[in-house]
Amino acid sequence: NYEILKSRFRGCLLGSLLGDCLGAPFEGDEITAGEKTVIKNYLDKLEEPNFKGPIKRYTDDTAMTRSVAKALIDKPEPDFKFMAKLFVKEYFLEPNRGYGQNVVTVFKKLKHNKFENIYKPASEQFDGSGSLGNGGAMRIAPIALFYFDNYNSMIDAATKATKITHTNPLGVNGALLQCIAVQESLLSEHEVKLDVHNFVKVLLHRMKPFEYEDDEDLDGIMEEPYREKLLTIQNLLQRRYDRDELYDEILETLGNSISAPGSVPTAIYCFLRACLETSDFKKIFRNTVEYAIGLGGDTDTIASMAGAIAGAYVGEENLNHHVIKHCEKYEEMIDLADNLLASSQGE
Ligand code: 8NA
Ligand code: MG
Ligand code: MG
Ligand code: MG
Repeated sequence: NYEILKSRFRGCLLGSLLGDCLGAPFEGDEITAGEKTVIKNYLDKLEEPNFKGPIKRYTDDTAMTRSVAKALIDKPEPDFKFMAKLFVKEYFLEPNRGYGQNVVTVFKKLKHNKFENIYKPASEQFDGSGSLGNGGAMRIAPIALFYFDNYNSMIDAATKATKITHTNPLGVNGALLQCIAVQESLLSEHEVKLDVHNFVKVLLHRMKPFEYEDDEDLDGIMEEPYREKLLTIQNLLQRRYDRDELYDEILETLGNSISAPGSVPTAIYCFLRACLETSDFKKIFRNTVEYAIGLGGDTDTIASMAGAIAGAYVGEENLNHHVIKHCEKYEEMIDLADNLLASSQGE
């Protein structure tokens, strides 16, 4: 159904924007019990119909998400050189959006080498090991939407889009996991309570081809951090009732960092926990974002990734429209969502 998909595409991109804009003021913070109340009050205020406040600015997460969406919309076939050009153009137009410290080197090299080989600069990061930051995952949602009816094309495009800046397998697989989670959420049955345990099982199954152990080639050993972390999520979800006690354990086992393995599973957990705790779709979105910000650390990125997953599940009508209006360029996110749906249908 086109109208349902439309609402869920919009929910996803608006959810991503909201998480970024609302989480950004807390980025890098350690959150105490008192600050959790501050976050709750801050979100309550933004939900008030007549609350007036300065526009909440988005950061690199949204700047890059917009470029991914535009690249998919503006070309008849996916064009990753064009996507790389949009990243770089956007960075030089507005460099002060809070980009990661090292990704800027990639942008400069891409520009200097006139986009000759769009994957070379990223492969040279960190002495050739490539970045495992969450910058690939934070911008991946438009790919999950655009390829909503073609899983293999989605995986292929997500890999190529990520490798423009992140070539470390942990960076790439983190983006794949986030992409898969957004699409699972998007395609889950409409207005039906999510089976969170099955959701994790599906992710475990889908990550298997990307994570394996190779005993013979020591250098090639790939651990299974994402599947291990998904098992941790399974365990945490089963112990939902001692939720305050879980706080430190979540930070220790899942993390709140700018690395992909230390943030993508965390974002997924925030969404699933909210789904377990309430069947009110409005609360699922709000609680997902509130919980993600409350973990501290890379708050804008974790809330943005969690918000994209939650928004794709609950749809636009379950995001608070007063809050949306406090976020910078929300109308453009709606347009991008509509255009992604129209172009993915070949219209
Ligand atoms: P990136 O590729 O520069 O990676 C981010 C950071 O991760 C790097 O600066 C390194 O510290 C670390 N890192 C990545 N790969 C490796 C490696 N192989 N070895 C050792 N360290 C590594 O940029 P990105 O696009 O992945 O970053 C995304 C994050 O940066 C997002 O959170 C975004 O919002 C932004 N950001 C975050 C913070 C924060 O304090 N959490 C602050 C400013 C910007
Ligand atoms: Mg950011
Ligand atoms: Mg930032
Ligand atoms: Mg961040």
